[in-house]
Amino acid sequence: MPSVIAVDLGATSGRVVLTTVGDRLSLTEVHRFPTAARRSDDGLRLDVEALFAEVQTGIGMAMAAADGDVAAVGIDSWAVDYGLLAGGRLLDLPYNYRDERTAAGRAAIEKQIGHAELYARTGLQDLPINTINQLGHDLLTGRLSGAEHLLLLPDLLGYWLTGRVVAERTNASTTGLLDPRTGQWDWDLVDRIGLPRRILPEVVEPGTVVGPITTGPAAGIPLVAVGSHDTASAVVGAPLAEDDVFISSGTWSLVGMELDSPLLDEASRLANFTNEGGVDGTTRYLKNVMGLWILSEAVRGWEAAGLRAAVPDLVARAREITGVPTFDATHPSLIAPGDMPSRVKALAGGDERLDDPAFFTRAVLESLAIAYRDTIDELAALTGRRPRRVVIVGGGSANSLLNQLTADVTRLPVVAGPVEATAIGNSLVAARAVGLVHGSLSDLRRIVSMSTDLRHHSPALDRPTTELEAIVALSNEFGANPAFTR
Ligand code: LFR
Repeated sequence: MPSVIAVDLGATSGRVVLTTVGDRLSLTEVHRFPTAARRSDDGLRLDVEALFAEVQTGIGMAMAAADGDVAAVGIDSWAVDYGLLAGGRLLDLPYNYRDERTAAGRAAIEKQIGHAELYARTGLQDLPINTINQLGHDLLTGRLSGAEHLLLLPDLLGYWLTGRVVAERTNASTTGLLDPRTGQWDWDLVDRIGLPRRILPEVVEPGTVVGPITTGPAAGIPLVAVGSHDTASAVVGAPLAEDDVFISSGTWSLVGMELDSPLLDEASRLANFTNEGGVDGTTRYLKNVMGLWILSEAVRGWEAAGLRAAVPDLVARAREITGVPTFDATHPSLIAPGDMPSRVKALAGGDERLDDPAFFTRAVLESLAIAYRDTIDELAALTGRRPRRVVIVGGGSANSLLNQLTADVTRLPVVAGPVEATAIGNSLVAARAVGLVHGSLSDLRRIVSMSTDLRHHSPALDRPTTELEAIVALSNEFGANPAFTR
């Protein structure tokens, strides 16, 4: 049985995974490497040439592990970041979305088009990181004048592998320039903000064979444009059933539901939900919650200051802690790198106990669970659906304390796993494109469920904070009175 190679770039590390696809999946991680952005005098930048070299190394290792029997390669990464090409070469190193330049960029875009209109056209939540806000800064500095093509990261790596310039649709949907109804660039908007049309490539559907790889160890093997936004692949790899909420949990927590079409109304905009393009024409209707970045960035700071603070130890100690203050885990002040504890303290009323890393950890996890609950409540109101379960996938789904807190606070059953949902979703779409598997998203998800051990967390009934919550908890548990369920 031939295999496929999934390249999955996350905010801290990249992975190359060899996947054998049959009735069950078997995944082997053959290579892992750091991907973090680097701070320079020129801002927060991504060394994409070094990343490409690591990708080729990993592909070589996967080819060797599979004895060359590989049917396709797929690449996904985080969204919104892009490289600019001129004469086939990078103009400069791409910026990372956490660079503070987006504040000026967003203000520049806002002058051209107000958010109400922008949302009605593109359906993206108002986040400084969106590509359109990064481009706002490029327009201010003239960076685009020499650019011939704008390529989002997976498309950039794909270009270096195949020589073909495309924009895969799921990732293009995070730019703030795509019409979510048609899946094509909104050319009026592009003109209006003064972006040169020439830089935006042809949009292709996830599942398109981009072309044969022309260079390196996988030469001759087809590159498939998978759901190249990592969250699109993660949601393909999530064992979802009707009315389930997904949480793609990692650096960010993406909390949402899969819908047939976008929701672009004013209520949706005011609740700051986003409509990202999914595989097979679906819409990922979700909100970005800040995620485990809050903790990892704090740990980075503590370690730099010489404090030993490993996340597993902190989480183990956090299990025993109660009575923590909570804060808004969707707050944009938490996006930029830097001193995380003092920003959290500012949001949590200045509580000095947050200086203790284990106490801080507990506060982060409880605040994430509360943000999940609030988002799920909004989802129910905005979609008219009644969320049944919460399916948590990605690296964060291994955090059983966070899973349990999520069940307790949302009062919904939680299904956790798979951890490798992104590589799985990537592999399945690549495998389907070359005929190794067939069927709809439900068929693909059946393969996921059969291939992974999922963990189940029931909401605890012993910690209701008010009498009413106790009733809601009970009615949820027994499905007694729908009027009480969320
Ligand atoms: C997750 C993710 C999110 C996106 C953020 C920035 O890795 O792709 O979906 O909002 O990173 O790209």
